[in-house]
Amino acid sequence: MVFPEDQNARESHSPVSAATAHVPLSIEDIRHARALARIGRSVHYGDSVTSTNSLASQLARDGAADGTVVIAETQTKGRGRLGRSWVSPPHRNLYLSVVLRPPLAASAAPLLTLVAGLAVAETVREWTSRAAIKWPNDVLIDGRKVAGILTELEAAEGQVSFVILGIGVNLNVAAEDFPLELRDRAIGLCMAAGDVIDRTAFTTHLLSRLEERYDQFLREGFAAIRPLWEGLSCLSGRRVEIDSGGTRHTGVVIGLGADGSLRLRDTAGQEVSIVAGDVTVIDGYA
Ligand code: BT5
Repeated sequence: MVFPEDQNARESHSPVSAATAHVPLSIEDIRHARALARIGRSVHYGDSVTSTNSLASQLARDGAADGTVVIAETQTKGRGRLGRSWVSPPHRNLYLSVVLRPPLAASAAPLLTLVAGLAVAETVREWTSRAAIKWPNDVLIDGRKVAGILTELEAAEGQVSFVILGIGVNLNVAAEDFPLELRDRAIGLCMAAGDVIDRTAFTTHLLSRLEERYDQFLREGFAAIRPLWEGLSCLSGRRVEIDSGGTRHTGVVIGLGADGSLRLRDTAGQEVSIVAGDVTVIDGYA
């Protein structure tokens, strides 16, 4: 089993046998580690749920406190953005949602995806230095997706009522655990780290990183997060194509705007800011 401290010694490209990859998750240890914290002071755990985001939304509507966490071993309807699905094999990965009640305008809520992306990437990097963030909501290892973030919002009169921050991280999955169409686009952290990942350690590290960056964002604003995020971005300087709600943009990525948009120099030399979309890197990550 690889702990973050072992990273340099253990990093390799060797795949991990799927048969060795059922590592128990100790919710008691997570609760103990987060007993005095804001994010994870209350942890709900389910063996199988439709979606941890759905369960967290329900809990939030019923009054769950800021920082309440939902974790499941598997999801029957794990979801991504725009109705896409999130592949959620049992007992191998992390499927987690957090109820947040930030004092924010609803229009600022998408910044939380970037804040969470930074925290997830920093955590993954405790196990492998090959991880990077891909705008807006992915964490990649060697160009393949290891984690995705889904931020859902409930607002009233332009203010956030609550946000559900959903995070899925592939930990102990081997290539053959993914459906065929994802095999060359998805990766498990164990595949990069070269050994089975301690899911309990990963989860506690992630929650503490998330709290650190979330508090920093609330205290100092997105300006404090932006340079850290840019430092881990895999897109800066790359030629990309972006599908933004059916409109296509092609250009070279300049960086992140102050509002969290992705700034591009398009083929006509104009600067364009994209607020939402799916990015394809034209020449790959090599
Ligand atoms: C995302 O959407 O990447 C957000 C994923 C959020 C999942 C978490 S799990 C806990 C919480 N509860 C939920 O129900 N959701 C959240 P998007 O950018 O739209 O990417 C979705 C696409 O990623 C799919 O269409 C697939 O191509 C790919 N994909 C699906 N499952 C994957 C996996 N396990 N690993 C890597 N890629 C995957």
